[in-house]
Amino acid sequence: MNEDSLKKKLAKLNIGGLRYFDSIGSTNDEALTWAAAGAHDFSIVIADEQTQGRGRLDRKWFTPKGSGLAFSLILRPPASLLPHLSRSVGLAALSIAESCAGLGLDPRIKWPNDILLNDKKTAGILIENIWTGDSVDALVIGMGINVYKTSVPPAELLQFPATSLEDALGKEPPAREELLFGILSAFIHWRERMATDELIHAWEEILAFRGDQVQVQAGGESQISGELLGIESDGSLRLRDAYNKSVIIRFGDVSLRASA
Ligand code: BT5
Repeated sequence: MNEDSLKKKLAKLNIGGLRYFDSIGSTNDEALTWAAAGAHDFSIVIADEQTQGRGRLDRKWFTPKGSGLAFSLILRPPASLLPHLSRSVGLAALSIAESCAGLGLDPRIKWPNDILLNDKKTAGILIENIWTGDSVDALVIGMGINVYKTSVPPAELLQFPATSLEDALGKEPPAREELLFGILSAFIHWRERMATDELIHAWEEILAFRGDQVQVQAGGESQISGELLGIESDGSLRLRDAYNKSVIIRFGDVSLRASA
């Protein structure tokens, strides 16, 4: 993967701009700076290696050299989409999941931001906003996808088991340029449908642990348990608790309940 091969592969897509790095701290940081300096809609920052890749809540995301896909999309949402921005993580997750399904795999989305293959994390998403006053001016959607086996961090560094496309396929995966093209194409398709119920249904359709008893670590010490029912129209998670009451969760990490 290099700048020329990426530009060639993405030529058919209407991207706003491309910045490629052999090595970078975090593509999200670069994208935030570029967005603040006026990057066009659908500009992309991509790197072969990240040395300070970030997850949510100051967690780390590992992208060793030559092993995976790490990129950040800059979006400038039109006013009509501003009410639907909380769906962005679903839009990104669906795009990655659909491109995995296109390879014959059976992906699941672990709410809110993980893509699982064989119940193991293969990709993660980190979304950050740039605000002007109380309106979102630009959105940076960072996606990290484990392509080759070498992208999978040692188990002792992980809270959740991880895998790669190469492991799940049991053979050499397509070139990273090809994978990126597939993800961006799916993203363009779903972005046009961001305000529709279709997006929520497609997201729910491949939601991990649906119908299972789960536990959600919802920030701080707060833990919520219940049956995982689905996704609300704003992208929140819906559970049914032990008292048969519907519980809506806007932020957290889902895990299967050990006692279930
Ligand atoms: C995420 O956070 O999963 C978001 C990851 C987003 C990464 C992309 S890469 C391009 C862009 N630039 C960035 O700097 N970031 C974005 P979270 O749900 O908080 O999960 C983080 C946790 O995933 C860590 O604490 C580790 O346990 C685990 N992890 C780290 N690297 C991993 C990897 N390569 N594969 C699987 N799990 C990993």
